[in-house]
Parts: sequence; C-alpha cells; structure tokens
Amino acid sequence: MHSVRALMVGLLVVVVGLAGSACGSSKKASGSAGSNGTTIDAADFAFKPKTLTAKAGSQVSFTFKNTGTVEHNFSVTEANVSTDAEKGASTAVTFTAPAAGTYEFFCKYHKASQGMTGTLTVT
Ligand SMILES: [Cu+2]
Repeated sequence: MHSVRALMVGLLVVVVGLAGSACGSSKKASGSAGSNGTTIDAADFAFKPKTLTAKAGSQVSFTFKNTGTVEHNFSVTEANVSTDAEKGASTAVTFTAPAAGTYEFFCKYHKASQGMTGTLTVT
C-alpha cells in the first residue's frame, strides 16, 4: 500500500517535471527578439520582429527569412551590413554590433516607399 502511493507520487513528479521542461524549452525556442540564433522574417512589407537587441561589440547572427513575394534586404548603415534575400529564401546575416545606441535597420528596397524599417538597440 505504502509503496504504491510512493510510486504514484513519483509518477506525478515525473509528469510535472516533463511539463515544466517542455514549457521552458518552448519559451526558449520562441526567443526574445534579437538573440543570436533567432530569425527575422521579411514579409511584404515589414520585418517581424521589428526590434533587435545586441551588446556593443558583440557578434550578431540570425537567419534572415524572406516570406514575401519580392526581394527584400536587411541593412544597418552603422554596422556596414546589407544583405539581400530573394523571395522565399533564407540567408544568414552576421555583423558586429556598433557602439551602444539605437539604430535603424531597414530594407533598402522598401524603406522609402513602404517604411520597411525596424529598430536595433545596442546596449
Ligand atoms: Cu523589402
């Protein structure tokens, strides 16, 4: 009797433990905008997410994915980065974060016409 009860409690701990870890990992996967290893989507005509954060001088790398129907671009003037992605294509973007401050990232093709921009915050 006693051992059955102990087993039940043990199972409950395992189930709760699994649920807890599954929840934690899914949280991690969705990520906060701008963490290395994340993805920035470019649709017609907006970035998703529209914010990116990084530490000054650190290497920023992410997957730039064009989910739109026309070519898009990811540029940060101050970081000397300008990367194109054809429609439906994904490309790796890597650059060194500039000094602390707030910068604009943008699609050079649709910034002026569609306001396709986002904000890079460097701390
Ligand atoms: Cu664009």
